[in-house]
Amino acid sequence: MAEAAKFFEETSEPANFFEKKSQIENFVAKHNEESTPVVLVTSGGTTVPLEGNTVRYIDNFSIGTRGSASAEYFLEHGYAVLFLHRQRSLQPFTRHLPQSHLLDILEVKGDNEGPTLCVKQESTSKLLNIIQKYHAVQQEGRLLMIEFTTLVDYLHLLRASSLILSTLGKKASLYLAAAVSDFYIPKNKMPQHKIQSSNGPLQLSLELVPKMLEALVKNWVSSAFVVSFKLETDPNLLTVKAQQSLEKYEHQLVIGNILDTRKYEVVFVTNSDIDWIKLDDKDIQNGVEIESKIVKNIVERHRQFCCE
Ligand code: 9Z3
Repeated sequence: MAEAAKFFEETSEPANFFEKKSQIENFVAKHNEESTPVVLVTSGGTTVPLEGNTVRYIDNFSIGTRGSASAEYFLEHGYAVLFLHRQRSLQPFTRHLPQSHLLDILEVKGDNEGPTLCVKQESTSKLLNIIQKYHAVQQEGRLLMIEFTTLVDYLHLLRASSLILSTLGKKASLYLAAAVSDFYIPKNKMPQHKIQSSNGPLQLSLELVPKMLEALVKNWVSSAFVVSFKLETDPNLLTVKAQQSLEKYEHQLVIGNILDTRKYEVVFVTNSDIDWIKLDDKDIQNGVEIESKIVKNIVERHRQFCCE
């Protein structure tokens, strides 16, 4: 825990930190007054810069499918969603409009008045449905989107959000789906300027990022319902690692997933049981997203947690 405190002392807050913090404070206060449950959904990968004036960085695979889809399902269940996401990763609602197809769903129609831009007939109902849901959520002020890029930005915003959410007690939930780097280069060990290839092959030495889940669960937001994700590539390690994480941090739920199968199956690990959630062939044919099942299950668990 001392390591976490040291990390924050030695790193700088992201740009517009105080503006973002006050947006989060207002959002949480509004939903506290209205007694709406609030969930913090983290989403996307984090970058680890190699230089102060960053030209190069280390990144990971996550594009935020899990987080953005889950945010939509939490909204469907009546939650207010604080969506802490990697800049340019997928976002709720717009994720249904992949940029490469955007121009294909539009057409230009002309009459005497001049050209008009229309949505093609075959895409209208899908788009209408998304836009109606989006506008309803906006009108109710139930979605706040906050961006980050680097690991350091993410952790500062995670801590600030958690501290603010702690005012909600058990009504707050955290759903930590972002793929967060375990390694980084501290500022005092990072060159300020672009690393020169003329110096020869590059050898990197990365340090471990302190385990922030411990500070989050014990200090920042101790009454909330906390769900973390555990990602592995070796199926033999998954449940064991998820159980170890739960034992160590003593939060409510770890959801384990394997990189290759993450869209079709996940495992819920709690103190009392291990449950797999899977899509069957029919679900896949019908376009069911696993996040709909994950979120439905969590909403029920959170409801019970609030009654305890
Ligand atoms: C996850 O495991 C997410 O489900 C994914 C989602 C990142 C796999 P996509 O964005 O992927 O939909 O493509 N998130 C947590 C990953 C993580 O960093 N966990 C750490 C760990 O496994 C910390 S708890 O050790």
